[in-house]
Amino acid sequence: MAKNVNSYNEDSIQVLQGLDAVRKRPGMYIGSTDAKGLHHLVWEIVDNAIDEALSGYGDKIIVNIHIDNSIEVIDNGRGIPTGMHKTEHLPTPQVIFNTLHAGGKFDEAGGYKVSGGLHGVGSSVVNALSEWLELTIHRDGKIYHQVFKNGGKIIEKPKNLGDTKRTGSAIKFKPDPKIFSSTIFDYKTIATRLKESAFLIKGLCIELNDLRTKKSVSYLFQNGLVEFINSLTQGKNPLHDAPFFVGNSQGIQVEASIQYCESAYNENILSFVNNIRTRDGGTHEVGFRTAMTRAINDHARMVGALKDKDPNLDGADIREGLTAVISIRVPEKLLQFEGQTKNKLGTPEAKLIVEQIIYDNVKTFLAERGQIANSIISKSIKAAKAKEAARKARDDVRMGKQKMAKPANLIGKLVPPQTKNPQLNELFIVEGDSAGGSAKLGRDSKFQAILPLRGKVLNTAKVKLEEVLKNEELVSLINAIGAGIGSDFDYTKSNYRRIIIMTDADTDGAHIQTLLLTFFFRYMRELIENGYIYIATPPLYKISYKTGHEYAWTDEELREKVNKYKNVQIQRYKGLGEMNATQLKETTMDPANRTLIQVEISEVSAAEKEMMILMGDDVDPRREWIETNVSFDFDDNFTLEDVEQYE
Ligand code: 0R9
Repeated sequence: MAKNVNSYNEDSIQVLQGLDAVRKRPGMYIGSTDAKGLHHLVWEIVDNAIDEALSGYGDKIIVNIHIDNSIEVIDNGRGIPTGMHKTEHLPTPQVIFNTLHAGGKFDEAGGYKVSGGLHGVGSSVVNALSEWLELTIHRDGKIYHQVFKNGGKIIEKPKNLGDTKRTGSAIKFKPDPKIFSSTIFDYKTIATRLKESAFLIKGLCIELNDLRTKKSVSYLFQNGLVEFINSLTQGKNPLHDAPFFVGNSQGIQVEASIQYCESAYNENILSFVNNIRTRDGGTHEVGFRTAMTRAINDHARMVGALKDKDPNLDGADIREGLTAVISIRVPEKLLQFEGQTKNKLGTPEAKLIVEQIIYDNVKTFLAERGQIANSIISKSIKAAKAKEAARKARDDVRMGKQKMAKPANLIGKLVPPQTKNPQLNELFIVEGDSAGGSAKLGRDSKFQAILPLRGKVLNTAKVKLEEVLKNEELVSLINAIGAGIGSDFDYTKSNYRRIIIMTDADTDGAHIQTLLLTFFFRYMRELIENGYIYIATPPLYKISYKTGHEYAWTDEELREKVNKYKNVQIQRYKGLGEMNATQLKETTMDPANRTLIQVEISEVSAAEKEMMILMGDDVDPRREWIETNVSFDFDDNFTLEDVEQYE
């Protein structure tokens, strides 16, 4: 257990008996004690409820976030067994919630299938890390009730709360603030994960109620993965309806759905094992990719789209514009995970099983839907040609031929640092020439480079690599970074360890940021994934008083400082250009004083979807996104008019 949650066995159980071990080293069980670890507790309990539904008992799970930030999960399964445990001579719920080996014991009994990562010890881990946990079980006509406190301490005997006609389990708990750095549940995080589970288990209704905000949502998908795909490809112009593929071999059950889209240029493959996302892929994904490549090449040859002399279509070209969801269920005895975060399936059997099932299904799909098959094949051939054209264009640039956009007046504009140290150097991408001038003077010339951009950046959400390579601004950026572009991009070759977007703090600035981030996301994603991309935060105001000056980044801060120094002069910066070099240096560029925002993609598919919604052609999803995500409540206590009085 100490080394690897997946090699849980009898011997290791003996080492850790009490829940104290969990409280001493919570990270070992739930990864971390930040917001991520906090939500992990919810997934543990929800996954147990899901297991019961997957065993064929119950069809509804309710999750309630209470006002005191406690959380409750309710299922309508058989109810956790309440009788005496045969070997422990304790009520069974007490064994499950109070000892770390409960899950293991029940696995052997064959009664408990495991969907989560903690192999059935999840309930006791949650108990160990909670201020209190309350258990209510409806079973055999009786309501069993028990409360645990302070990390699973039994403070009272289980009670019978009376008679009942229904069955099911309810677990309510409050994570211990002594353990977690944050104990506030996030509605969106929980809703997203519950929706994902509901997509994967068709017919299961999952409801979420946030009693703090009165927000509620209920998910029920009768068409499971097909509806999952549709939600991912919204706004991307699908070429066909998503088919549903299914098969089963050696106890491994495979489900998948795929869809090609006209306006998608990346592949987006989401895979799951026992309803847990396998972010780092694994044997099942390898099998899936191999099957797609084989099936499409075989079909292309069969219909004569590829001749004997033609080489096979490349897998990467075949997957351009493909969205896929693969969900497999693997019995416990075959389950193997790999990698640092255990997000990669290692089970060798899964490769061939997935490959065979997907190959057969895709071959049949292509044979039955000739027109669609033709569009997929021509899309792959186009992708191969575009890749070849882009490679040629890149080579031309490397060889000094001017096939790419003529970057003459911009490439000269890069102000490079004096030393060449890619581990230390920083590139500031600056909006406009005048800000570029201040930035050039205000930088530390030893390690900071400035690249001023003129006007708007190309919107790369909708264009191909060939177009990108014709765009002056982006070509100068690609050259400045020096790590290639698209499929041959290698972030380890970047000339800069930090690439900092520095724009005005207004809507134009925000737009330029979005366009640059879209570009990095599409063509240099590894830079974001590895934490190379930052956003600078210039101040909004300068407050000068008799003996000195300070800056403010928010209206709140401005108010505080105005009150603090009384007789002040306020300068409101409308853009970076209004700051002189010293001001820009001391507020925004100097590592000793500045604040940078590191850009992260916590959820690549969600980010990609939002990017499509925000930058794509469809207006309706964009309006919907703005309506749900943008707050139009302005702080009306202290307005810009108030500031102007001081100016
Ligand atoms: C609210 C969250 N739900 C749960 O945690 C939950 C666990 C659970 C369960 C069984 C049924 N419903 C459940 N909900 C169950 C019942 C039976 C056999 N296996 C499982 C049965 O009636 O025979 N259990 C999870 C572990 C255990 N039960 C066990 F270890 F006690 F068996």
